[in-house]
Amino acid sequence: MSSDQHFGLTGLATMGANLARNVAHHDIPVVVHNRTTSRTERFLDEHGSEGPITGQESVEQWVGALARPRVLMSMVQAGPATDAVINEIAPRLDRGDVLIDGGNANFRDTQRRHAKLAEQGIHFLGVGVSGGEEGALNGPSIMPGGDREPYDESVKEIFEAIAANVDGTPCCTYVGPDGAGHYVKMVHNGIEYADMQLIAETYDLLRHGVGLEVPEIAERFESWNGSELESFLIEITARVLAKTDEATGKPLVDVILDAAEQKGTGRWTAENALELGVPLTGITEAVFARTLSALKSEREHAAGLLAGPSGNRPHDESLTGDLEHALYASKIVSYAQGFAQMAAAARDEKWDIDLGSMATIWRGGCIIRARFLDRIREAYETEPTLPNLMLADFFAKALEQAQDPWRRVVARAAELGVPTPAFSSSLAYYDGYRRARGPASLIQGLRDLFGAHTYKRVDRDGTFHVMWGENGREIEA
Ligand code: NBP
Repeated sequence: MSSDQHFGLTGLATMGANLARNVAHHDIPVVVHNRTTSRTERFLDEHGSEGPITGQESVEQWVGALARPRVLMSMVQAGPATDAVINEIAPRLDRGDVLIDGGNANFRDTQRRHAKLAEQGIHFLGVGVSGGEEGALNGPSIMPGGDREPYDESVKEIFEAIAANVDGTPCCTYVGPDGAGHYVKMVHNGIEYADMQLIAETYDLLRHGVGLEVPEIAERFESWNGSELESFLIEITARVLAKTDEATGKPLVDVILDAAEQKGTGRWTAENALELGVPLTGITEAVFARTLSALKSEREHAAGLLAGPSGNRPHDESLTGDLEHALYASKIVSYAQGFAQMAAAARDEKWDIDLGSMATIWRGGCIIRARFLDRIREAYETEPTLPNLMLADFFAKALEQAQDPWRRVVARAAELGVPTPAFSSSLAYYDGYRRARGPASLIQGLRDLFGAHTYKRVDRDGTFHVMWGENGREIEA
């Protein structure tokens, strides 16, 4: 980037405003714009003196204020809003300009936009940005995808300057062509869904299985944050649980409506897993758990009608220690599944994603930052083509050590009638993955009987079918 270059940013809501400030704090001149001008004016009033920041009222003025080749970033709502912004900006750009979408776009949209803008000679980068408000301001994790050369020439220096930094390494690395950056961000968000679901299940069991009060559960999470579980989400779980509602004096968690919302990235991850044929049970269960939570009035109705476990179930303090292991093991599984999905997508889309680097750039700035990402990075450094993270020495041993308490937690939860879809499905995945021979042979037999779908044999090549309705003899199909 030349010294007279400016960085353009449109979309001054939470993320855009904080990113613009972050860029300016690094002495990189930023020209900002927002559809609603009053937002731009308020931003300039409040933050205009924090660094080299100027604002423009119209898109035309904004594009005109930037030196060529222009570097412009859109930080607006994903979906139609992003298309509207691109459609307004693109006709005003010149060949060689670089347009960046930093929103949570669906990677298929990014591929479409990339192809369309390429016809005009515009380099389009689809960039995942994670870290929320605080990360955007002080250093997010950044996942850039798109054309490599313009990224290296015009964008890399800025992004590496504003990104979080762990041990001298920026939490930003080029991911791959067209939609790769947004793809990886999507999976990151999917893992975030699974992490939060596992934490919620742990809280539920500590409360209704062990019988702890909310402040005691907060203390438990705080202490776990000093273990292998150390992560941003565990840290903020302790903070949310420790918060008392000022109006009622109750724990805040008791007055928040128990219906989780979602914006779509978790669902996209699950949908894509189905398309690719990747078993992504943890993240998918987390999406379904949110959907079930949203059926609040149906659940309230069912609570008075459907029976739970019979008999008296006393609280069980031994669950507390077991839960720490179950949480850790299930978390390993959800990351293993997420990384397996990224590997499958990279093969399918020919993206050549370096999985170890993804673990590296998620170590800081982002919502799923966690101590054990260093272990994931090491696992891929040792074996870049590792078929599944669970097979790496460190994780195989961790799962072995955790498996007994993990099984006790799932069994106890079932006895207590406390739903643990993420714990249970992660354990089922672990048990399914480690079995050399499973019961799918029976499914194939059934399919052959009712639909003549044929089957393969373990002892010789070929495709076979039994003449079920005739003489019952096996034939080669
Ligand atoms: P929002 O997602 O709430 O979007 C608000 C911005 O979009 C405003 O600047 C608004 O302009 C603009 N906008 C809309 Br809405 N429709 C527009 C249109 N048709 N034309 C032009 N501008 C339009 O903001 P955010 O929460 O800061 O998130 C920005 C992006 O970053 C999103 O894609 C989001 O998914 C992603 N993201 C968010 C987070 C987070 O923690 N919030 C984290 C990571 C990524 P206006 O002021 O004129 O209404």
